[in-house]
Amino acid sequence: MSEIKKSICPYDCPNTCGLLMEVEDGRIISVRNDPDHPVSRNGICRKTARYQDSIYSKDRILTPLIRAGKKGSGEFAPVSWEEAIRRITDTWKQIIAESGPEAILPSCYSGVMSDIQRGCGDAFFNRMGASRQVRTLCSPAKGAAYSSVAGKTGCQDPREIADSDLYIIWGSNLEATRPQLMSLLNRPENRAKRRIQIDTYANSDGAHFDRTICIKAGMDGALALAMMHVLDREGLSDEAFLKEYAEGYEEFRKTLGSYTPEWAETETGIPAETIRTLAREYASVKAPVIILGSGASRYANGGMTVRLIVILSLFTGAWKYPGGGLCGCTPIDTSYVDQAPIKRPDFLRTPVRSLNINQMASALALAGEEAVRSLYVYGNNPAGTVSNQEGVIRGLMREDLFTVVHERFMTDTALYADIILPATFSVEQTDIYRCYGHCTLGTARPAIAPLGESKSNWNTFALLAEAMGYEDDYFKQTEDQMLQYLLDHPTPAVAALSEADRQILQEGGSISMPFSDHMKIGTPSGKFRIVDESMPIPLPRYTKARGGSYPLRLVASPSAWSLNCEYLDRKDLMEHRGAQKLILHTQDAAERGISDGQLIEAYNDLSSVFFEAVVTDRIARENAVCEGVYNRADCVGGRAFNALTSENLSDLGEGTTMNDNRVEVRPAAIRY
Ligand SMILES: Nc1nc2c(c(=O)[nH]1)N[C@H]1C(S)=C(S)[C@@H](COP(=O)(O)OP(=O)(O)OC[C@H]3O[C@@H](n4cnc5c(=O)[nH]c(N)nc54)[C@H](O)[C@@H]3O)O[C@H]1N2
Ligand SMILES: Nc1nc2c(c(=O)[nH]1)N[C@H]1C(S)=C(S)[C@@H](COP(=O)(O)OP(=O)(O)OC[C@H]3O[C@@H](n4cnc5c(=O)[nH]c(N)nc54)[C@H](O)[C@@H]3O)O[C@H]1N2
Ligand code: SF4
Ligand SMILES: [Mo]
Repeated sequence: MSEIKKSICPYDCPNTCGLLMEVEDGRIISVRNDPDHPVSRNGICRKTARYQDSIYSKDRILTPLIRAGKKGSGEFAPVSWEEAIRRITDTWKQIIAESGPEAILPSCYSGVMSDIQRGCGDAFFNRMGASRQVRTLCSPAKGAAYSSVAGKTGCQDPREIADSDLYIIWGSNLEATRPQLMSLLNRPENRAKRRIQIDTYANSDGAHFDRTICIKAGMDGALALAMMHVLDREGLSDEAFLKEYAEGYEEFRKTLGSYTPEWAETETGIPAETIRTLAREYASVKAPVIILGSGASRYANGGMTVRLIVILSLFTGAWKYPGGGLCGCTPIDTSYVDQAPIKRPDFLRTPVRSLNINQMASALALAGEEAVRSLYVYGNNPAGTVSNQEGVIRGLMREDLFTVVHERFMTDTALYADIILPATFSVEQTDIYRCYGHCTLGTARPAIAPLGESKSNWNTFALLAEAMGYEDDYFKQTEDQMLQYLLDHPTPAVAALSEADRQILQEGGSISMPFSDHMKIGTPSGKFRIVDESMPIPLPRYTKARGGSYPLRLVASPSAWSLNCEYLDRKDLMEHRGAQKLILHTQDAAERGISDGQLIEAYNDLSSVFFEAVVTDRIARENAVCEGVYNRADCVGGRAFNALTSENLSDLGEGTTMNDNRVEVRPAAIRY
C-alpha cells in the first residue's frame, strides 16, 4: 500500500512548486504536482516530474568520504561521520588558533532555497566568526535597482497578469524557467494579446511569442530610454501619473531629447522603426506588463539598465490597472519568515571581513595573514557556477587549503575536497519555503528517511557545533523544533492568515499569500523614485556595459533540461541537452568559417573553451549565447563557460557580470 506525502521543490526557481510523493515501503515511487498548490496545481516541469530518479541515483554520495589521492583526482575513501567531523573540527581548531576564524570561508548559494536549511550555516559561521561571504551570484543588481525605484512595493504576481493586455518578456527564458507562466501566456484568451520578447536571442522556438526582438547584449538601457523618448515626444506618456507618483520625473524628462530611436539603433542593433513601433504598441493598451528576467542585469551597467526598465514601466501609467506594470521582480511587499532566528546575526561578536562569491578565485589566492586556509562548501558548486573557473580551480588545488564539501553528487567542486559529507535531498528534511517569484508560502516535513548516511545541513551543523564546543541552545534544537519556533512566532503577514491557512502550514503544504497592492508605493515618500540621491548616479542616464577588446558578447542562459547544477545527474535530460553549445549569428559564423554543429573554440584573455556551434538567424549580431551549466568532464578540453567570465562586479549590488564578457571564436583545431 502506498501513501501520498506532500513536499515542495527546493530549487532556485521562481515557482517553488508543490509536490506529491507516492511512498511505498519508505521509498518514493512517483512524483507529481500538488493539485492544492496555488501555482503548480496544473503541473510541474519535466525535470522534477522524475525527482525520484535523482534521489535514488546510483551516483549519489551516501557516506562521508576522505581524499585518497591528489587533489582533483577524484580518489576518495569512505570514512565514518565521527571521524570526518573529528578531522574537520580538529583542523579548524588549529587554524583558528594559528590564524583566527576569518581564515575559514563558508561558501553557500542556491542549492537548497528553503529558509532553515539554507540559513542555518550562517548561525554556525557567525558563532565561529568566520569570513562572511557576500552572496551575489544571481541577480542582486536587479534587486537593488528595483528597490531604488520602487522601494518595497510589490510587483505583479504572475497569477495576476491574466489581466494584462500586452506582454513584454524582457531578458527571461520563460520556457525554461517559468513553465506555469508560459502556459498562462499560451491560454487561448491570452494568445489574442500581443506577446513580445526582447532578448539576446530567440530562446524558444518562437511559437509562444508574436515577435522576438533580438538586442545586442547589455544595451537594454538604450532601448528603454528610446522608448521613453518616443512616448514623451508623441504625447503617449501618462504625464498626470508621472507627475503625481514619480519623483524626479520633470528633471528626467528633460534628458530624454537625445535618446532618439536612431541613436538607440546604433547601440542596440534594433532598427529605429522597430523601436518606434514597440513604444506605440506599448502605449496603445491600458495595462501592459513587462515580465522582467534577470538576464539584462548581469552586466557592469545592469543596475542602471534595470532602473531604466522599471522607470519605463511607469511611463504609460500601467501600474494603476489590474495586470499592468511589472512582473518578475519582487511580488512580495512584506516579510513572510523572520530570518534572524535562523541566521542569528547576534552570534557574531566582532565585525568580520567580507569576501564576494563572484571573486572566489581572488579570495582563494590571498596569501600570508590574509590567506583563506579552509573552505566549507554547502548548497553551492563554485567550480561550476562562479566566474573565472580556472582561477577557482587553482585555488581549490592549493595543498594548504582544507576544503570540505557537503554535497549529494560528485560536483566539479567536490572533486577537489579533502572531505565530502553526504547531503540529504529536500524530501528527507524539514523546512519552510518562501517563493521568490510568487506570493506563496509552504512547509514540508520528510517524506522518506535520509538515504544512506546522508544528513541535512541543519543536522550537519549541529554535529560540527558540538565538536567545536559551541554550547548555545540553538545548535541543540532539531530542524522540526526550528520550524515550530517560526510557526509559533509568525511575522505579521503570517499572523494575519486564516486559521485554516495556518493549519496547512502546521501540517505541511502550501498556501497563497495576499497579492500586494501595487499602488501602495513602498518608498519613504510614497512615490516611485526616478531620481534617487542614494545611488552612485542619482539621475538615471545611459551607461555602457563593460565591453572589451574581443568582438563577441558572451551570454549565459538557463537550459530547460537542467537547473544550474541540479539534474546534471539525469542521463535522460543530459542526452536532450547534448554537448556544451554556443549559439552564433549566421553572418558572424560565416565570417569565421564556422558551420552549424562544428566544434569551435571561444577565447579571451582569461581562457579558451570548446563549444559545439549552433548557427541561426534568431540571435542579434555579435552575441554568443550558451545555455546551461556543464560539468567540466562533459566539456571538450575540460573547461566550461565560466572559464571565460571575469570577476568584475555590477554597478549596483556587487553582483555577477556573468553576461558582460567578450570573446572571439574560431573553428577548433582538434576534433571530437
Ligand atoms: N555558466 C553559468 N553559470 C551560472 C549560471 C548559468 O546559467 N550559467 N547561473 C548562475 C545563477 S543565476 C545562479 S543562482 C548560480 C547557482 O549556483 P550554485 O548555487 O552553485 O548552483 P546550484 O545548482 O543551485 O546548487 C549547487 C549544489 O547544491 C547542492 N545541494 C542541493 N541541495 C542541497 C542541500 O540541501 N544541502 C547541501 N549541502 N547541498 C545541496 C546540489 O547538489 C548542487 O550541486 O549559478 C550561476 N552561474
Ligand atoms: N530550467 C531552468 N530553470 C531555471 C534555471 C535554469 O538554469 N534552468 N535557473 C534558475 C535561476 S538560478 C534563475 S536566477 C532563474 C533565471 O530566470 P530568468 O530570469 O528567466 O533567466 P536569466 O538567466 O536571468 O535570463 C535569461 C535570458 O536573459 C537573456 N539576456 C541576457 N543578457 C541580456 C540582455 O542584455 N538583454 C536582454 N534583453 N536579455 C538578456 C538571455 O539571453 C536569456 O534568454 O531561473 C531559474 N530557473
Ligand atoms: S524546478 Fe521549478 S518548475 Fe520545476 S518543479 Fe521545481 S519549482 Fe517547479
Ligand atoms: Mo539564479
